[in-house]
Amino acid sequence: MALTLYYGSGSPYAWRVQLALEHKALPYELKVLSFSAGDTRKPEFLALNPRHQVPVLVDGNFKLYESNAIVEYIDEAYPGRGAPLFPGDPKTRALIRRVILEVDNYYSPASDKLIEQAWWKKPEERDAKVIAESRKEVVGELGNFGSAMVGDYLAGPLSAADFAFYPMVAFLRRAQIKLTDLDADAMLPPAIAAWKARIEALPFFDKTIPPHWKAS
Ligand SMILES: N[C@@H](CCC(=O)N[C@@H](CS)C(=O)NCC(=O)O)C(=O)O
Repeated sequence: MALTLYYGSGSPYAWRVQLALEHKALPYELKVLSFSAGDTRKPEFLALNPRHQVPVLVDGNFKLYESNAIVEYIDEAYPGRGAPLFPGDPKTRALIRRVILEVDNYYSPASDKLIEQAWWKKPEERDAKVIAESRKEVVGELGNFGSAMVGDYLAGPLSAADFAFYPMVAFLRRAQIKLTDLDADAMLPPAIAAWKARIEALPFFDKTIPPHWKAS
């Protein structure tokens, strides 16, 4: 087994794959690409992903992009390793898949609007109304995920669903660096705040914190 994860520091999609690899206790080499240096647009990376996005997983001569496909692949390709990412009976596994789809189809579009205001707009270009409305939308979505929780985790047992969602939620506190009035912690309903703390207490968690977040 020779797994290589092409990764970008702070990419929530790359982070979810790294969490999944750690949960599976799979050895892997991390290749850190620099967004500011344009690494994702270089020919050698475009040969791995013509959509110029991290994460990409290379397993021997097999290369795969799209974080959710990667997470499913490592679970199926290495069933005997670590803990499963899609544990349980068909109903539990269906729930895990549903939550992942809800993260990408409903939560992310809501939070992307906040992220756009935080990162892609200059302070003078920011729109307070858009920020307030998208904050409200994200809070609503966080409430949906919190009330749909099954026990301690999003879909019952710790699973790919938790790893798909965690980096997105962690991003809120990061956004507060730019949107200083965001009050990111207050956005989390108690169930999601407790869940977030549970993920952060996982033994491998610290290893996955984006390097440039640690540095700042
Ligand atoms: N749907 C993709 C999204 C990946 C993605 O958006 N990656 C961004 C970083 S968060 C990226 O690599 N952007 C660099 C670029 O577009 O050149 C996935 O789930 O893997």
